[in-house]
Amino acid sequence: MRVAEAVGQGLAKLGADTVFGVVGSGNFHVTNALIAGGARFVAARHEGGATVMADAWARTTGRPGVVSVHQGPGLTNAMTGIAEAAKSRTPLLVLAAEAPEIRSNFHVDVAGLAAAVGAVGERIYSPASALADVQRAYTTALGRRTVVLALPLNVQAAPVVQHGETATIQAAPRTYPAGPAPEAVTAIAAVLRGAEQPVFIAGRGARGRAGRPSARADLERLADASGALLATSAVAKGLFRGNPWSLDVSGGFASPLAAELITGADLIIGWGCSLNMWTMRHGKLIGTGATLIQVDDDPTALGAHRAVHLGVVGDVAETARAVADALAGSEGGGSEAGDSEGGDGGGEPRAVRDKNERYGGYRSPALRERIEREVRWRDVPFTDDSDGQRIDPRALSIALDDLLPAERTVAVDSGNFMGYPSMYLSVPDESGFCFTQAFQSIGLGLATAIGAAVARPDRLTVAALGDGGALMGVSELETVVRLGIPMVVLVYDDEAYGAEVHHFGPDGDPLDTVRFPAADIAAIGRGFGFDGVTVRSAGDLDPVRDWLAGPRERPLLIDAKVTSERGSWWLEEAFRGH
Ligand SMILES: Cc1ncc(C[n+]2csc(CCOP(=O)(O)OP(=O)(O)O)c2C)c(N)n1
Ligand SMILES: [Mg+2]
Repeated sequence: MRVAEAVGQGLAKLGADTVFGVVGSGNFHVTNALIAGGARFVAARHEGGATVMADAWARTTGRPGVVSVHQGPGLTNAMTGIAEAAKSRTPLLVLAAEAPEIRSNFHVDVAGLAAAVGAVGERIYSPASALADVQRAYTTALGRRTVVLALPLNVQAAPVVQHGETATIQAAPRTYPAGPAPEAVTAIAAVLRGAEQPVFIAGRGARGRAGRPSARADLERLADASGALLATSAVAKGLFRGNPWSLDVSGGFASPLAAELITGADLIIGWGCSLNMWTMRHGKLIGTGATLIQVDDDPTALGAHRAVHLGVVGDVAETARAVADALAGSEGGGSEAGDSEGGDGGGEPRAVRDKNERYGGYRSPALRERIEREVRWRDVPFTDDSDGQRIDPRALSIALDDLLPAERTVAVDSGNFMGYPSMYLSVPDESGFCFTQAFQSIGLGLATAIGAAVARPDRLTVAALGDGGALMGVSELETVVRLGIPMVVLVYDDEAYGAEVHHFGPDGDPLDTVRFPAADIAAIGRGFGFDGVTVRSAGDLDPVRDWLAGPRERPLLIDAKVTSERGSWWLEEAFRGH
């Protein structure tokens, strides 16, 4: 057996059951060996797409993604996706064939490319070490790293040196960090006890991963015991879906009420959340005098984006549980349901009722009602700019929110439009939202949607794209059709790189480089095998209704010609970050 086959089989044994890629001569045998080992191979049309699909699949399943690419250009094509995954700490293994001979036209510095974008460079060194090398790389990926595993062609072609590894290769152990230090738990409990208007912001670290549920239940229990409101960063949108105290997303996408309440907090705790410029609007969402606490299982994350008063190393769920136990203990046992003696406290524990009565805490019945009425963007009044020729993207998004089934996955590309689907389309939970925006690249949205759809075929996947991002990633439309995914591709089409138009337009700069003639993107979709519909007004949505009614034999592309008089408010934040 050649090393290439042993590597593919070994990976399949380690748990690689879904592999994305584009096959060339250098990754042909290893990919076939993965398939022979039981893995499903999903062929993309571009390595950038393949990598983003594997990334989105990993985010949606909570398991390490695997992508297989050809040497040289196969890897360089994948680099944007690798950068996105590395910045997002996606557990991802990139199988990168390598032409080791420096004079080969295919030769590139694989380890150098990996390091340049924050990924971990690994390689199979020899036939004797190959399986151990694969296991090490997979284990590193499991620790939430993006790993580029160089597979030199000469090593791949050599006969495998058997040390019995094929028989003994094991799924890498999943180890998680130990619980938080007891004094840290006591400290958080003390600060929470004194906080009148606390807000929790849960980030990526609160999401579920391989074999482990999200931290939702533990955070909700602690929030109930301490009177906290609940919010998320964009990448954890949906985590608290349905909780009456949920403010949805904090940051540029926060609704006016959410922003008001986060800004009014006297204590903000980031749970597996970096509290970065996006999530905190460059600090504008932090009220004067607010105390900041950050809990993260990665010590290097603490204070990395923003100075905090208290940084705690610990797993999110475990820490929340320990703090809730500490609070319950300090209140003579049973500060939870058992202590809510009827009255109009709404079942809140005594400590929370006291906060409400004494200081206008965040768990009053009046505020609960206000949250129910006002916290969703779609309930915020606006003047509909639709004019019959172009539809207001807010009106479009609200109409689609009503039409689309609740069991959906929303994937969002980058651009001026990106807030509309993120803010107006609700999602059933955190795995129903896939936000590959750490590198802020346009053109990743469609591949994101495909990876998420492969992971969750039970949900209707919506790829929300700008016209620029849609045309950049257009080759993967064929992948959607070929895989038979009943997906909705929704293009917010302003016939421009709207982000640039709105950024530079006010300065009077020429905008010819960022404006485009009208393109019939619905026809382009039909060319690939989609049902295509052009939407200029709400009345044009009838074919969408019909498509949703079934049988959804072909995917649907909606080319929505949207109004674009003004730039979006979240975009200003984005440009301030440059
Ligand atoms: C790969 C890449 N190239 C260029 C950019 C710069 N850029 C940011 S937003 C944007 C415009 C995107 O246009 P579109 O997808 O139509 O969305 P819109 O802004 O018009 O809503 C561009 C070119 C980028 N972020 N990524
Ligand atoms: Mg555009």
